Order: sequence, then structure tokens, then C-alpha cells
Amino acid sequence: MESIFVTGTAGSGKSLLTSKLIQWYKDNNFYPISLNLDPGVLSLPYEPDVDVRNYIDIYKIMSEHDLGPNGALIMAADLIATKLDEIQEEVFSLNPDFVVVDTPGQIELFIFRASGPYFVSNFESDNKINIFTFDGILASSSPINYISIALIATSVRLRLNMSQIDVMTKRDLVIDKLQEIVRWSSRSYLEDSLHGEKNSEYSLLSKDLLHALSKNKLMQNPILVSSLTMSGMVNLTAALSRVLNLGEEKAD
Ligand SMILES: Nc1nc2c(ncn2[C@@H]2O[C@H](COP(=O)(O)OP(=O)(O)O)[C@@H](O)[C@H]2O)c(=O)[nH]1
Ligand SMILES: [Mg+2]
Repeated sequence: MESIFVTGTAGSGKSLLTSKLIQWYKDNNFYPISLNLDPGVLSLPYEPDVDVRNYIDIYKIMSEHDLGPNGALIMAADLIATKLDEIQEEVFSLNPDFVVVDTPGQIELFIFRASGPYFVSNFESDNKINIFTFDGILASSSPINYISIALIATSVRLRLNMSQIDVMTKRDLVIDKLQEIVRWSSRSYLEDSLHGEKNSEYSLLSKDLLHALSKNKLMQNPILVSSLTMSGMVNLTAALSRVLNLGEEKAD
């Protein structure tokens, strides 16, 4: 069993990408299952095979602990780790080829508290990988935004300490900027683009950050994907296979 975690900022397209990955693996004759790890989500673009909401009830937390929605979400996120054994057992009982794990909308609750990284590192699987989703709309709006999101991607990498593939979502909505975004994958072009920024202080800071990320090989070119048209999905699943198979080879 291979596990694919999907992380990213709120609204970046994690849930839709989860549903499309499931669809892609099904279409290619694999048995994938979805695992929803967001206790606070109201509706999803797919029917989760395993759902943390069956173990953690946000409304019950609100009433029992006299908490508002934010407090309850924090508590719920902290409780995810305590449900690891039950969720793991449910996943194992389905015996899938792939489990695609959709993570909570509020990335800080999952990545920067203890529970999320604990869950990820203790979840048993042959191989594990994290997809970090750059919101295509936000990331493409300026070079500074692109670098800012690359920093969040780096934070996630440091917190989860596992193989990661960066994906830029909503490709279909940024078609007119595609050429520019692809050019940003060259560090020198991205650096040149920063010259156009109005705020020279931020531009200098972004340049320094870019140097630090590149020097430490933390700057990865995101794969551009549309969950609407499925364009880029072949590239993404090929990259996933490469990393997951590599894990298998290492284990031999
Ligand atoms: N056009 C387009 N919309 C997308 C794409 N991916 C996500 N969305 C939309 O962006 C919004 C947020 O997506 P969602 O998957 O719920 O984000 P999450 O909060 O990260 O799980 C929804 O309205 C999605 O339909 C995409 O590739 N193309
Ligand atoms: Mg979601």
C-alpha cells in the first residue's frame, strides 16, 4: 500500500485533487481509497472511503467543551493523532493499492501542531509521499507570492520530513500566465522578475530567501495540474510513481 498525503493552504485544491487522483487510479485499474483527515469539513467533492469525521465530531466538541468553531477546530486537529490506530485498522481492512489522504483546510493546525506530523510519520504504509499544493491563482499573481508559497512548501517539508512533490493547482485558470510561471522555474529568471516589484525592500528579501532555498535544493519546480481538465495529471502520477518506486528499491 502506497500513501499519498495532500497538503496545502486553505482553498488550494487539496480535496478536488484527492478526488481526481482517486479517479485516475481507478481508471488505470488500481484500487485507491480516499481518507479524509479534515474533521471540520462540511462537504467534499468525493465520498470518503475512510473519514475522520466518524471518529471526531466537531459539533460535539463545541457543545461539550463550550468552544467556538475555531477552538473546536484546534482541539479536533489535536485529536487526529489519538485516532491513528482505528483509522489505520479501517484502511488496512480495505487493503487498497493507494490511499490518498486529504488533510485539514487549515494547514497550520495540521502541520505546525504535533498531531499532524505524528499521524503522518506513524501511519503504516509501504511508501509515503506528500503532495504540497501551491494555489495556482495565488502563486501566479507575483514572483513574491510564488516565493512566499515556496517558503510554506519548505516549512511543510521540514515539518513532515518525507518525500514531497510540489504541485501548482488550477492550471486551467492561469493559462494566460503559463509561460511566465514556467519561466519562474529558472532561478535567474525569477530573480530578474523580482526587479519589477515596486517594494524594493521586499524584493531584496525575496531574493535572499530564493538564494537560501536554491542553495539548499529546497526550491522544486511545481508540476502544473488542473483538477478540472485533468491536464498535468499524467505528469503528476508519473512523478508519484517515480518517487514511490524509488522507496521500494531503497527498501530492497
Ligand atoms: N478551475 C479550477 N478550480 C479548482 C481546481 N482545483 C480546485 N478548484 C476549486 O477551488 C476551490 C477550492 O478547492 P478545494 O479542493 O476545496 O480546496 P482545499 O481547501 O485545498 O481542499 C473549489 O471551488 C474547487 O472547485 C482546478 O484545478 N481548477
Ligand atoms: Mg479540502
